[in-house]
Amino acid sequence: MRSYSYMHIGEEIDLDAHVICKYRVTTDLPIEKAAEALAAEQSTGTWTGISTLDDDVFRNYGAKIIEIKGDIVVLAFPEEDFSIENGGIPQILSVIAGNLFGLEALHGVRLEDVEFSAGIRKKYGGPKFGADGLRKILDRPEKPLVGTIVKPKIGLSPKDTAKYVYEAGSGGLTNSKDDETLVDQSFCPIEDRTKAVAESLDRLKEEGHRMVHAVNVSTNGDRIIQLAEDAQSWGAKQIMVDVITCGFAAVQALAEDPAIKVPIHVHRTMHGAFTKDPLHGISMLPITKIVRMCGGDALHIGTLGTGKMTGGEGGDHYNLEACLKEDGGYRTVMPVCSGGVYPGVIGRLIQASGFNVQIQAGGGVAGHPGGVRKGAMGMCQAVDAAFAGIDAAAYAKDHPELKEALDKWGIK
Ligand code: CAP
Ligand code: MG
Repeated sequence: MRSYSYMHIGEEIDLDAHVICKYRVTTDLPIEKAAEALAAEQSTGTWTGISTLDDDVFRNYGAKIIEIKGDIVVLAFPEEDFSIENGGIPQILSVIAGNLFGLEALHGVRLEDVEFSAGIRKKYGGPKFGADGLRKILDRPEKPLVGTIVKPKIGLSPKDTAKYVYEAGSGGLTNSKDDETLVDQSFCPIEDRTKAVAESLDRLKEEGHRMVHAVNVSTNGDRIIQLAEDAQSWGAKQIMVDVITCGFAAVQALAEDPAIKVPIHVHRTMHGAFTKDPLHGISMLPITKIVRMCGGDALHIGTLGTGKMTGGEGGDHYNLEACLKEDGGYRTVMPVCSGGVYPGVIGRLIQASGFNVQIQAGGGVAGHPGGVRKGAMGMCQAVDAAFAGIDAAAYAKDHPELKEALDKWGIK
């Protein structure tokens, strides 16, 4: 039993039976008072003393302040505060990441990390495929996976999308995906697109190359399972869901649907609305942990300071670790490094990430002066160079597609 002294009473509590949350708090109040306000608001209390709260209720269900260090407050929520069977992640979030963000007395609160209790973790199955499963499907045991996001993100027809995917695959890419903004628009209906892309993937397979394309099925809650099953029946080898806009429950429902037999690529569009401010909101780390619990097989984690999106060394590293750490429970998640990636950043990116990642580029493929196939080749050559520990500029001497990419975008 991991135990901790409940600092305000001096009692020992069993940490494994609690959900432990780390908050960064910015306030003019004494930090202890702010911690009490947080603990009360999110469990048995409210803004004032109440006659209906007795000692037993407080003791059994009140959030416990277990540590205060600088601006970090650690709270432990008893497992009983959670409706494990029926509330799921939506109810959990309303406790650990609920009203507290709006408290007027606090200038800022950021949920930095969460550790779930053993009882909650048991209820979630984690990824069905995960990083290892994806590698197996692609027959790529060691090298980083290399992917693309079809660009332009909207506007291409099913036929043009399929052509893009075929060219990307024939240039060596292992993965491609729809953009998060594309689902079933009239210029590119999902059924036609999925069928056309499946033909490209089959053709590549006949030519000896394995590749998957993640079809974006992000839609309303009452339709997502059906759309994913339909996409699978139209030939999708991977499905994609936007976890913030659709919800964690959507990822879980897809992962737990026994009819869905393909991996789930999880995009995180909109996360910047609450992850970007270092003093307020929710860091990406809890998001990563919850996606892993819910069964996402691959998840965007950022580019470790090399691409176009905010994230930076510290934050993205935590996400990477949360995807890949052996935790005795769930399969590992394939971390996806994406957003402003091009061949000239891959050396630095892989140095920071290691080989167990999916590196993907939209503009960094489609923007190649020689077209999509050569763009894909340039990406793969950059990954091969980094995998072999060779400097990209040196490798480019014998690899014209990489050279053209480096000439256009440089090396970062
Ligand atoms: C990348 C991308 C992805 C971002 C999302 C885009 O395209 O398709 O959605 O990677 O960010 O729309 O920006 P490019 P993150 O390769 O052309 O930049 O991975 O940080 O969630
Ligand atoms: Mg995108």
